[in-house]
Amino acid sequence: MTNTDVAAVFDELAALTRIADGTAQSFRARAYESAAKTIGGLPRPVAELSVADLRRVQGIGKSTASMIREYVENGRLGRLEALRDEYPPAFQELVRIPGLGPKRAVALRAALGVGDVDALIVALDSRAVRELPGFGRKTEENLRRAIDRLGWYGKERRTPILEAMREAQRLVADLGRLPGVDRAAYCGSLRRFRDTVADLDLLVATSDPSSVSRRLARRSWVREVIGSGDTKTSVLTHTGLQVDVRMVPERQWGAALLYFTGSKEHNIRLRRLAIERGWVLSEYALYESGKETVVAQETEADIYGALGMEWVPPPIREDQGEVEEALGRRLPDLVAESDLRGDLHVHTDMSGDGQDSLEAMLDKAVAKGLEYIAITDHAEDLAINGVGRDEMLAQRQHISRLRAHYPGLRILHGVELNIGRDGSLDYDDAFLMDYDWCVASIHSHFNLSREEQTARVITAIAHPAVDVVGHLQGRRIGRRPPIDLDVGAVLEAAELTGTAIEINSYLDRLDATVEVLLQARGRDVLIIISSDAHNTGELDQTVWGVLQAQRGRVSRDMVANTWPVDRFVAWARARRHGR
Ligand code: DGT
Ligand code: CA
Ligand code: CA
Ligand code: ZN
Repeated sequence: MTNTDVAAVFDELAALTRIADGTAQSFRARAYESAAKTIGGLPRPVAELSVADLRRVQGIGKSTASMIREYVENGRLGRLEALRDEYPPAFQELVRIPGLGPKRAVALRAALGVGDVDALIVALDSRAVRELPGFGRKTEENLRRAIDRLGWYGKERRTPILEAMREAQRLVADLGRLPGVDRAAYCGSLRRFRDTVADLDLLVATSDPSSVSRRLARRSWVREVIGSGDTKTSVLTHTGLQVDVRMVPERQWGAALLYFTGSKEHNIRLRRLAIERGWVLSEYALYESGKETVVAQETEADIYGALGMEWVPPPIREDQGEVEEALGRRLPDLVAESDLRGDLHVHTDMSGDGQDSLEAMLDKAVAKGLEYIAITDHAEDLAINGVGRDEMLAQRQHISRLRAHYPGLRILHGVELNIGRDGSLDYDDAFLMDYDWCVASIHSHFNLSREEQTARVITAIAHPAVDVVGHLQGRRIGRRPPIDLDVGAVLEAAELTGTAIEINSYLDRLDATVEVLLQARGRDVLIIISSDAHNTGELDQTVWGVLQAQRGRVSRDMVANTWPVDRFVAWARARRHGR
């Protein structure tokens, strides 16, 4: 049992406690969440600590300490089991419908027996919901629209990448530690980095599939085994996610990884190419048809190579031209994580929602090998999280003093501005022009018309102080749809003014979307891949932004933060002083 396992249990406990307490502000949930964070960061295995040891750790109270021991000793937690029974995965999904929330979901279940989204749709259709106290006709309409927008219907229901990735990383780590397992990886739509996935596809290399299957069925994260064969087991987790686990011998790894990563359409094209050469491509190998002679199977690159192709990065395996490009050795020169030299959207604890100090963020940036960074705390128009001029100027002084301590890191003093309903920004123009770097983003008014949203964003883009638009459409995958925008008009404005478009690396944002990025190709639009980190750990999340960029076929030369520091800083300076 690792600290990550225990932390995940407390995260789940926090989420279910929010439902039980009927409020996002639940102080118990916050305590569990901070315990999860603390446990995840402990240098020693939490399983080795006594209750007394645990209580000495800052951020772990008495009851949390005994719950940790309970879980470590029994592999289960009574309170969590009770909450799981009370609020099964389908009900949790109901709670997540925007505008419903825990209190009303509980009321719906009590009054109408509605326990999942499908039952809610039936109840809405029968007009039973509007009769309930506290609901009414307007609510009925809003709920219907919210469900429509989220596209949560029956089997079409998909899990957002944030939850899927978190779960997949945990499960892959867990499977990798099972006896008899040589290695494990996730594939399927998650490896292709789609925004949402229908299920998880995990691949395990082992010479003993039946014993791995037996062990798998007994893992604590398995709620139910829904199918089991010689080399495949399908299970449901406590969060309601289906997980297909395939077991293959190590030497077939490449062929299996290729097959189960897909997409199906990409696979079909590869299989046809194999047939044209008198071969067969299966999930086991590329082999000579009629004979059992293997042509390639150990790595994906071996198989692509045998087919006369370059290795195709998973995010673009969608049969949208990549097969021809890989055959012609002219795949786009996609940006990679190692190309990033700067991070231009970073918060410190001066932002209301920031967690780590300026120095901590800078130390981590140095440790990561970044050459430049812009500190961009929230400006004053963002209630609670933003700060006024005096604090901003004090931070500028602080940064000036710190520069001597960070000779290898160019530090820009920036800000994240809030784009108002009409496109207006914080402070005044003179104040804005004194920053080294300005991100401008939307944090409210998500439901305006396309005309209003487009005008608003273009107004911000056209402001001479604005260097980049943060999380362009304000979406939260699975929670809030993107704002309605005339993307062509926005990209044209970005091109004309030289304002960059951000790829925000938060897994529930990944904004700009792939659709926007594909439209940006062929235009002279600059992209910036940013972490939007609110703590030191999040500075590493640009890996996700890079995968999003790859999926959007963004090439290295489109990404301004791949530039060497002098070129980047000269460009940023010329934007505000040179015209
Ligand atoms: P999802 O689960 O809907 O988000 O998308 P995928 O791509 O993960 O689809 P899934 O889980 O049904 O299958 C995983 C991979 O297995 C898929 O990407 C390619 C491969 N695969 C599944 N069914 C077929 C098939 O009928 N033909 C071929 N060639 N490949 C398949
Ligand atoms: Ca899948
Ligand atoms: Ca599957
Ligand atoms: Zn931000």
